[in-house]
Amino acid sequence: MDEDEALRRLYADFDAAGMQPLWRVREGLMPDRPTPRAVPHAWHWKDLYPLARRAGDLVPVGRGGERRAIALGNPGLGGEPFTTPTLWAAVQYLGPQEVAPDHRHSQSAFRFVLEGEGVWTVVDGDPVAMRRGDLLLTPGMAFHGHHNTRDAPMAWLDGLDIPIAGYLDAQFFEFGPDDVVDRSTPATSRSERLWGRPGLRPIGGPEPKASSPLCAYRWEFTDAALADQLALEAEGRPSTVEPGHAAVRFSNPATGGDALVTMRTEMHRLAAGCTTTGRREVGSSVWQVFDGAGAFVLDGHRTEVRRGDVVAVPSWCHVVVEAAEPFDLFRFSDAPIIERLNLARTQLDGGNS
Ligand code: 1HN
Repeated sequence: MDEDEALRRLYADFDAAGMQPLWRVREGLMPDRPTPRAVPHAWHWKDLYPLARRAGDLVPVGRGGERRAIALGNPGLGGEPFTTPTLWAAVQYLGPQEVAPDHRHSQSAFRFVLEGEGVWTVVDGDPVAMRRGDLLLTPGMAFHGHHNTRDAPMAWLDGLDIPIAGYLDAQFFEFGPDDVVDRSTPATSRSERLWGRPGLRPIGGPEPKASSPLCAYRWEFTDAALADQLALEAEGRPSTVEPGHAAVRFSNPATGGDALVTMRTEMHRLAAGCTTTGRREVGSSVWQVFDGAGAFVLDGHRTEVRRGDVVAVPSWCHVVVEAAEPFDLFRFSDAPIIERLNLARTQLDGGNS
């Protein structure tokens, strides 16, 4: 038997034995930089909202389907309902007086409200009002349902770590009892009454779990924090990310860490005319324009965006954000996971970090 024939047999026998020699499958296993399947992509609110409203007219929400949530699937991910390899983003629509039933799951979730009010999300029995600009948390395994008290519909952005929990085969889901969603409508949730005052930690009571014990981050505070960063910069005391670019991270008041264990959540404000320093980061993120208009330049391709538009940024994609007018942006990412795995790396144009 000549050597070629012996090799051919070896490979056939590897195959039969379920073995894959590294030198034959090297492609994709040792790239010199991340090579995401996900692509940079933008969804525009002018398309998203009318389609969600049509679903509201045609598709009931109730036990089984559970939520009228419409995922933003990244075109690079082969039809999977994932916005990036690690993050699920969806538009959820709740019609007048509708109730989304109680359930819980191991995946963590948040809601970010672009517009409207009148829905309460009930997290482990605590009714939490949802209003424009608020970030509401549903940590993993917390029971939750939503109810709309108004005669108008409401839509918001949902973020979940579904793909991460899926890849790790860590998904559990349970229905809650039917008809238990608390229909009361307090202006302030119990979690805010306990944990919502800056710098004050309650003494006594149950020890918080891994995620933030505060379930609602109100726009009033986020807005004031961003406005003050820019005001301090104007007073000659810069503490912004870079000139004209203020940002805050939503954090767990018990630990100072990320509000959710698996997802980082942030709000950014760019002054009119500001262009961010180009950067690449390991890990993917999703942005939603909260207010104003501008553009994302992703790996050199420029896309104009305005209120409500959602942008997916794959790992190691080069990102520049340009503000045509005062520009407020919500962002979430898989950074807490990337950091815990010691895989974080950032490259800034014109230097390193
Ligand atoms: C879920 O529980 C919600 O509670 C939204 O609003 C989207 C997608 C998959 C699995 C559970 C919600 C979801 C979800």
